Amino acid sequence: MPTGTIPSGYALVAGLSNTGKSSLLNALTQTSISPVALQPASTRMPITAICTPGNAQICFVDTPPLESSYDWSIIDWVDVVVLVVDIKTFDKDLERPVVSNFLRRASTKPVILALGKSDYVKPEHRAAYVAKACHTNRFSGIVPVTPMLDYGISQLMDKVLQNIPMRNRLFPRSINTLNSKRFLVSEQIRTQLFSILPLEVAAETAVQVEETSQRDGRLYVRANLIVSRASSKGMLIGRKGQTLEHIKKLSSVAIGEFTGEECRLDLWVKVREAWTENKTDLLEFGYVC
Ligand SMILES: Nc1nc2c(ncn2[C@@H]2O[C@H](COP(=O)(O)OP(=O)(O)OP(=O)(O)O)[C@@H](O)[C@H]2O)c(=O)[nH]1
Ligand SMILES: [Mg+2]
Repeated sequence: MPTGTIPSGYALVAGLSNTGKSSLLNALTQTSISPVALQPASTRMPITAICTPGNAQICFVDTPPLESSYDWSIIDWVDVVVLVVDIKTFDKDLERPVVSNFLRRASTKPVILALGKSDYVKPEHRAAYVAKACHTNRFSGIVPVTPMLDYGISQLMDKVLQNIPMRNRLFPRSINTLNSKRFLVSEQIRTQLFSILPLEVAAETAVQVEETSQRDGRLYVRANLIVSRASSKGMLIGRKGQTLEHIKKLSSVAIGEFTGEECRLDLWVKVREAWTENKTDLLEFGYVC
């Protein structure tokens, strides 16, 4: 083994919508970098977190749900795949065309099956689910997980580590994500919108972070919430500004949790008519067309 090499590489976290991919990435990397939400399709762009278990270095990549618009090319450059499935429906889900296409594309990669939401199944029954998944003979490991209880996380990490190649360090020690702070902050705010606003209004509100800086020992963030019709503006602001205050409060807490810094957030509501139908606007706000 060449001197200076360590286990260093990329592990993709993929799966159908709402299976717990972002929760799992956060648990594996002991962060809250990837927003978790009740509503499906909350992750819309890859979110990366680099962790250093022992002397290794793994860049976990959380991705949007598997669907036809998934960027399949991501499979080609990762070393290991963690496929997250819901423990109760995994056998049917593995047969879904989008999942079998995914597995076909990942045929040369080690794929570890994470049986997510395993708390939905009694502990004494979990081994039977693992045994059932073993019959497929496809996976390099099968691990039941419940991220919020830290259940199965160290076993899953061990399986990932066993499949990460030895090579020169891929990332400088000081780096813990490949995403920009602005993007990560905007995703935290965007996720909060869904917990406060009606779904159709939240889905048509873009978040544009204009500034992240240090002010008075705190993280200062200035961001615009951009609605696609003038009539939504009032809804975001609310009576006497109460809704906007609520968004601000929840977002500041979420940003503070993931950055570890106290956050002062300045939010402005702006209108850009029909931005959801304009390709240039979509690209500007970070949506893939
Ligand atoms: N009971 C239970 N709930 C979970 C578990 N993992 C995630 N959840 C919940 O499931 C919901 C979706 O979790 P996410 O981590 O955002 O799921 P995701 O797969 O990243 O979702 P998308 O990005 O929208 O595809 C959230 O409400 C989580 O709190 C689990 O192991 N058990
Ligand atoms: Mg997600």
